[in-house]
Amino acid sequence: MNSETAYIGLGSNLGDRKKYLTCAIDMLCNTAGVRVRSRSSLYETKPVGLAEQPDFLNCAVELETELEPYDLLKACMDIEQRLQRKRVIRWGPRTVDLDILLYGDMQIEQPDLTIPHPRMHEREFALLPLSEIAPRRVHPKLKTTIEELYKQILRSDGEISGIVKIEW
Ligand code: GSY
Repeated sequence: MNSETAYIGLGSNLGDRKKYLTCAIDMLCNTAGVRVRSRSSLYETKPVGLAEQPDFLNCAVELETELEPYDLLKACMDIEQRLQRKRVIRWGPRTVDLDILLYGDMQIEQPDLTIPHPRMHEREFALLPLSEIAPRRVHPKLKTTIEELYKQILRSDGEISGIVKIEW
């Protein structure tokens, strides 16, 4: 069976945030057809979107997987459900969130799944951890490396982002 390299962005801003992220990564490790190859540092980040909510912890992982994109999406959604994610408000607080950022060089644009993730290139909380584990990966739509995309948002965003690296 063919395998692909995929990248998942994880975030949590409710309860024991580090524990939720650790559990979610353990669950990915225990998913048939998925091997977690690397894990980024952990970052505390200010909420993007709805400002009136707690700060997030964010990280990213690299997977090697035989799962097709929709099966990987289902595995991520199952993990969110098992970790009792309750999304009351869109963009609002959540125990854990798993987003497929990249899946090989694949491009998918469907109502229920867009790969590469449609907003990853605008989000420092996604690009910073991803640039740590996959700096030279090329974004298949923008044809730019992750490292360069990260530098671009740093240049365009004059503000200090306030992202803090914390211990796992
Ligand atoms: O799509 C991820 C959920 N999310 C986040 C996040 O993970 N981190 C930060 N800093 N802001 C966010 N806003 C949303 S929505």
